[in-house]
Amino acid sequence: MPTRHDRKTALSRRDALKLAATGAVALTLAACENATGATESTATTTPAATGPFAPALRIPQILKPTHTSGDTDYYALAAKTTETEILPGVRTKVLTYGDTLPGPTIKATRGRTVVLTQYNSHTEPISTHLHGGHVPVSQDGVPWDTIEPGKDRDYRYPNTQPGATLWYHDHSHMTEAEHVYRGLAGMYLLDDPAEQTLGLPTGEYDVPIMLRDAQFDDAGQLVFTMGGFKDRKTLLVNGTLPPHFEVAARKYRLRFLNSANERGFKLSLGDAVPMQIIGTDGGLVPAPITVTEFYLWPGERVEVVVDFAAHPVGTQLVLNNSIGEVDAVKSVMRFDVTRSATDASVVPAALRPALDLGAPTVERQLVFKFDLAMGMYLIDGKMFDENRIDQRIALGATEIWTIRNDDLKPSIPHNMHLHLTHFTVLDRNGKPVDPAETGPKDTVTTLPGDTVRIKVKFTENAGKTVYHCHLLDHSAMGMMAVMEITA
Ligand SMILES: [Cu+2]
Repeated sequence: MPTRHDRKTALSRRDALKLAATGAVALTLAACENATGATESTATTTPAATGPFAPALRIPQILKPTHTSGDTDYYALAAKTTETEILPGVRTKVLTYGDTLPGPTIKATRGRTVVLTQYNSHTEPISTHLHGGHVPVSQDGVPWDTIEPGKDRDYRYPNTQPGATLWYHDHSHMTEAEHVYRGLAGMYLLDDPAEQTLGLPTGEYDVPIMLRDAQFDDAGQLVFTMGGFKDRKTLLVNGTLPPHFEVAARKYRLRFLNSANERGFKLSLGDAVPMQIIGTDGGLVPAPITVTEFYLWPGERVEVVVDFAAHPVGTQLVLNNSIGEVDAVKSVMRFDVTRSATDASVVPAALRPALDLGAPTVERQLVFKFDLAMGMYLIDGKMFDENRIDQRIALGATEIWTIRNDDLKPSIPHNMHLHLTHFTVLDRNGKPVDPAETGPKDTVTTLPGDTVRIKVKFTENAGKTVYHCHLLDHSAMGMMAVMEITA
């Protein structure tokens, strides 16, 4: 049933060759080469590359429940086309949840069920996926389980997993890349009452920051071209141009999410300001890890605590992206220390025990590779087919997955995302992984030529779902596969 796909999103062989020839792929390579380069400076506060940071950081609104009953909170959201101001004085057409870009933040609490009534007021089918959610497969939001235009359905999220920075986004079949690009994404913060006693910064000092890129035409409208990474040179932070954020001289918990379709970030603050990593995709790490930079590839989350008390009032600190290929994407936002403050928050030495996954009994190998002849992205030589089971998994088994990225020429990164659970990354090319990858993960980067091993255990939910590349232009062009978990 490939009609919509054929019409809208497939790359013809000619298109693919053109894509390679015009440098979209090559540019991705350039970003990767920078990403793996060991010699680059970690502190880049280059004023010339610093934009005006004119907008104030916009904090996405918190979605209010429509009602609450017992241990369940009910929400409603409509996916629809609307207009918003992204560029000064310009109304830009976007596709959003609930009229805002990004969509409103859903604040859930571990132990309380969320029921989300999702309306589709768009002209194409949608499927809302809770990224990182441990949910029954019927609630997962997969490409074959869509909501038709004009219809609605309820998603029920049990929220039994530990606290984490999750997000929701479209997962429709082959149109997810364009839908998410146009705005169908929002944060879902799962709060864990057991972790409130840790003393981490809360309230206005706990800040979600969604990073993405975009391309605008001369009229200020979003341009979407499948695989068009090289032309997406405008950064958006929580839906605005690179902003400033007025902070008090105290600790802040910053929850970074990369919601871009294809762009990776390597983030550093000011002149190598220390940041304490406290969380990754699946929530808190065992102990804080102090870094001066970290990677954030599409779909991933990294939570850090930054203590602005180390900087006098009046200090301005730019958040830099050192794998930006042009100046416009090198400066992400600016933190302005504007006031002194008292601070009772702490970063304790122990946060949460590491995932207990047990001893592996099953090993699998996966190969991610772009097929130039087909113009499609493949896993194990195959395009996504919802009717084919690619991996059969026993519920409760501990497994090692070895993921190889064979796209050295042309050089393309891939980011493997597994639905329904979290895993640990064992090693990359036989070496220890970056600090930001040592916590619970649901998405893992494979740079060109990389071999990455993960340890995973599916323990909660049986049934059929997907794993895929979270560079969404790739998943829309075939880089997705089906796993069936059987009790
Ligand atoms: Cu990919």
